[in-house]
Amino acid sequence: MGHAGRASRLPGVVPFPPEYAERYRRDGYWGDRTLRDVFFPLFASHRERVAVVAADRSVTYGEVGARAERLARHLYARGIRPLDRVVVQLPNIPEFVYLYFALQRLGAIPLMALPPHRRHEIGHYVDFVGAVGYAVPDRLGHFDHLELAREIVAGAPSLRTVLVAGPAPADPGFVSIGELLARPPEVGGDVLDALAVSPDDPCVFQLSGGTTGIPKVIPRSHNDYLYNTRAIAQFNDIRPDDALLIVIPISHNFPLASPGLQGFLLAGARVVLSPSARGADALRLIASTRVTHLELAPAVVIRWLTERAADPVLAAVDLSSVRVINTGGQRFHPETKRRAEEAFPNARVQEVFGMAEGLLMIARLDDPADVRLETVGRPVCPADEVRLVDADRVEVPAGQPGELIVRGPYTLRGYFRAPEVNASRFTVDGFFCSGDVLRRHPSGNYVVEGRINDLINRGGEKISTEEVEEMILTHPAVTQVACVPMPDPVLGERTCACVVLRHGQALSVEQLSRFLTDRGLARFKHPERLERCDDLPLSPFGKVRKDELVARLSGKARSAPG
Ligand code: AMP
Ligand code: DBH
Repeated sequence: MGHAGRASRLPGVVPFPPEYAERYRRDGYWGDRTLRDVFFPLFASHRERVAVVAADRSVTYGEVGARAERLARHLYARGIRPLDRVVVQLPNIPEFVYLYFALQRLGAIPLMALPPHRRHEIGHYVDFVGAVGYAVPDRLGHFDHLELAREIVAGAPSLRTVLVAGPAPADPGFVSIGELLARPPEVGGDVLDALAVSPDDPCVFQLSGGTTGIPKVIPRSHNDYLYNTRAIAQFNDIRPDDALLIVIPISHNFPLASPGLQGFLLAGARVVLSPSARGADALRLIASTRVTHLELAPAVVIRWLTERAADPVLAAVDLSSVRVINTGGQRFHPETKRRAEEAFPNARVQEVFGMAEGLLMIARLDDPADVRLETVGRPVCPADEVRLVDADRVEVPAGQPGELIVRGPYTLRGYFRAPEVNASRFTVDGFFCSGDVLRRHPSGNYVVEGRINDLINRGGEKISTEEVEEMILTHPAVTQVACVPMPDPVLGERTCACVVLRHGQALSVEQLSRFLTDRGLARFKHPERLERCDDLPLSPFGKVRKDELVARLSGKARSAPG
């Protein structure tokens, strides 16, 4: 049997239909190689070159390969096998890179959790995908991840191994990544060579911002994810001596694979890992390590520009090495792009419209300035089928705004184990309905107008209002709640909770936040403003009119200064 139509062996993964798989292979998008087929030979051939730079160390390709190999053999000895799921919650540190490629060596699937996730999110992911492993730092800032890991282990029978970047406690199943790296492996490389890893299986589980309940799990196959990286890398002018600064969490699709870590390693170049997104840290790191490329959310750019304007020492830091600034995740004002180009004298800003589900659009570096500054560009692949449609899923006339729906060689055909969601978020012929509203610019590029999804975009982090509302409703003082975005000059949006309280009850935003913390909800999802309402406006169908709430709030904001 040929490759065409071969589906993943993991139940719950929706395959590409055979005729599409065949076409994507024939047209050269899918190379039928796994991440381990591609990266391990590269670690050997570039052995002496620097691959990863972190605060206190430089790591060569050879060292990345050797450490990933050693870790993989230890993980095999601990029972991790192809298609096993491991929840990875590591910050921007070299251990992330070792573990990511160790799991690739095994054909296991890392689920890309984010450092701010807490018991509510991690517990759900571990349970939902049946994870056998969970990787954490020992602590991050003031937060004790070991304590979180203990809570998770207590509630998760599938979880056998907790990998700790840092010293591990004596609890059963907990082991330090550093200790494993220091110890000779108990298993030979031939054992791992013999593991069957298919390019149609998932290489990673990404997370969607999601609109329903808890964010959904996105399976990305080796074929589609490698193509994803190659496709966007070709518009980034990456040269072997270049360096990408990674400041947003590395587990995001953007810095991991678009082109991100994967794209810079494929080019034989370096990544510089910054655990801090503060301008004072990141700008100095750019100068000292001669960073050439940035991948940033608009909120980070704005923060750096603001810090720089307030601090003459920071303003004098040499940013001349940067040539390419990719921004994405959220709308970015053209004027701010211009200011960024002033601060980085040799750089061009190039906007990316991306999603963990797949589709990538990008403005090209040689596009005219108005296209680069005012649009998000166009798809990276000729086989990306992009349509803008109305509520009946009929294409809108040229130039009119419509919901973006998409099908293509690196866009998912279904969320993992979510048949009901899939039935509503995909058309019968397999287009993913993004919920984003775009318009086609006369130049053939796209402009983002808004969205139909009930999501809040806080500095590029998507928050499912339904998830937060469900939890707020469990508060004994609350009878009704609707979370709506409020505009914010830096983050784009923040969350405001409009609540109807039980008679005689009171609730402050701080009290609500403490309640949500106790419930294990990640901090970035907490409402930052609470509005007490006597009732919530309803549509004739009985749905909460969030547009009206937003209008009420903005009226209030204007009339109530401060
Ligand atoms: P996620 O679900 O976290 O992968 O986020 C993907 C979503 O981020 C997209 O569906 C858009 O809503 C939003 N997004 C990504 N890039 C941009 C951009 N350049 N401009 C506006 N929104 C964006
Ligand atoms: O928001 C995103 O998910 C995103 C933005 C820019 C993304 O996944 C990407 C580029 O790859």
